[in-house]
Amino acid sequence: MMNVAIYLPSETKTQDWIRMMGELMPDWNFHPLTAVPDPEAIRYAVVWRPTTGCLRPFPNLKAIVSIGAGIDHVLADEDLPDLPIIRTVGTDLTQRMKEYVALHVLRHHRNMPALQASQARSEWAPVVVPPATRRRVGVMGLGNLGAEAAKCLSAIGFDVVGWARSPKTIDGVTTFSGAAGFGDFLDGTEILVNLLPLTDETRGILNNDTFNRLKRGASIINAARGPHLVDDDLLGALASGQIAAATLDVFHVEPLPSDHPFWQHPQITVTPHVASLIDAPTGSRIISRNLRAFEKDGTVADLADARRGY
Ligand code: NDP
Ligand code: OXD
Repeated sequence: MMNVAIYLPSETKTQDWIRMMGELMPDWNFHPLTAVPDPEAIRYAVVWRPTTGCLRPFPNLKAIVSIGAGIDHVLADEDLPDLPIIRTVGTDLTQRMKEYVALHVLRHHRNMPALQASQARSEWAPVVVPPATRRRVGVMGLGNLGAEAAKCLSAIGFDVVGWARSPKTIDGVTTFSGAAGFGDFLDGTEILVNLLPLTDETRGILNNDTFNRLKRGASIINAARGPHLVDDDLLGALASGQIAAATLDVFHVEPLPSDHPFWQHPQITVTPHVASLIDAPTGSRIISRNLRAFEKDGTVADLADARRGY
């Protein structure tokens, strides 16, 4: 019997995952990582936000599975064993992210906050905006999520530009790459969508320098990770009018502390890290497939590159 340790910060969720994985893989054993009977027998760890050092007690681990697309929460473990890290991705995740990005880009594009404010005053105040074809949307990160979101925005009619580390060709999207292409990517962008992984290179990338390259009055959508954003720079840019509005799904500290200024800010929309949450039944199906593939021959499509950080 193959033995797997499961860790999520919530005990109830850990138990749910153990039950679901057990139903899908009755020939494998699943244990809560904090109550493993025989640590030497554990071959895989399936985790979300593991605590530092929590994987050390398992000397025979073969791979770590991130319950999610990002692996920054795994790499945050300063005592992480040097092992393959498998991401959990799939069409449900890309579909949900596309929906979130389309919803919030359209909301900023059509200036819904202004229309809602006039409704609250019982005021008939039409807002005329250009058609999407004359609105430039920039997507940072053109991986699984960013590429699909960019294609979806292009299909709606937006003037879409995208930015990644390596050059890309995506129908309907003008692409830029690397540090050298970042400035040109930002020039003229009015709605900026962040779908980058959190790495040493991307931490703090949503800062004043970036905001100042955008068209005045631009909007920001951060659906990637909280530490991509320099919070104080955003507050300053909103006050100066360089940035008109922001939608934020992710934060430095989650849940967002109740006294954080973002909660009550009239130009900020806060969502509680729901842009593209993988649901447990789907996630467990993907993970069971990946575990079996990895166990069979040590390969799986969704392997992350820990040195690169994503
Ligand atoms: P991928 O690894 O598939 O894609 C990452 C993209 O970012 C790639 O195009 C990569 O370029 C680009 N990139 C990485 N580093 C740089 C850099 N330094 N400069 C420019 N481009 C860079 O990731 P996903 O699309 O699957 O996910 C992206 C992130 O979204 C996740 O890491 C996670 O943090 C976040 N996420 C948020 C969710 C939410 O609900 N809010 C849900 C799921 C994910 P290249 O292609 O050249 O390698
Ligand atoms: C992920 C997330 O990384 O949900 O999948 O943030």
